[in-house]
Amino acid sequence: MMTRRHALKTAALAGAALATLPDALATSPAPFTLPPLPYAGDALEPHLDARTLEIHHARHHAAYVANLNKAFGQMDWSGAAPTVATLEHWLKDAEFLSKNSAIRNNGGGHYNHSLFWQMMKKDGGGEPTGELSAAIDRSFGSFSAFKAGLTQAALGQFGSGWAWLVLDGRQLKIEPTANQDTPLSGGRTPLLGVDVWEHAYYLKYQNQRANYIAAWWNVVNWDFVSERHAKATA
Ligand code: MN3
Repeated sequence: MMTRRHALKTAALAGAALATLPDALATSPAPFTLPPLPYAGDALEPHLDARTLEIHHARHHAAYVANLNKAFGQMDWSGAAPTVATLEHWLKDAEFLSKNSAIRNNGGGHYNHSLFWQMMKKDGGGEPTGELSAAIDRSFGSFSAFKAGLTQAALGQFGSGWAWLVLDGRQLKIEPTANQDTPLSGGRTPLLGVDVWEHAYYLKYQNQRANYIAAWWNVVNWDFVSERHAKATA
């Protein structure tokens, strides 16, 4: 009779990357997979061009997923005995991340991009309504003040990184992160983020990050952001 452990070992011999993971992780989302774009590759034209979007998703995001699975597969889990196995769990564990930079970088990359695609849509942009709109006014004074603040954070991020609208407790805040770090690791909920890595805009905007950010506002999916805000404040 084939035991669970034996089954995992057999799967490993067949090429799966899970063999070295403890059984608890067998029920996790690992191995992680690249989520499909929630729209056609040219849906965000002319603001975000199809060629950049397709390379960004199919190569950059895919590489984070592949390298995250590789990093999980190479972990020495002996003695770790994790009982919770979601990616969010590991991204919230500062001590774990400090010792596992490959998971910090590639796990953050997978998490951030999985959100990023949903934070945009065809014919997006404009302004939020309802409770999110009221919360933005309370926290920043006005939508235009918030927009200026997030734009400034995105422009001011030196090198690769992100700028986010986050929920910190009950308070909305603007937060830049470097590389693929995610606000989740600091205990904050990312609601909206703009990727300011050059790979997000270089083919169309070259070094003109400001023009990319200005265009990006036209594809923001406020329905998705409002849903995240409602869930996080429920
Ligand atoms: Mn990116």
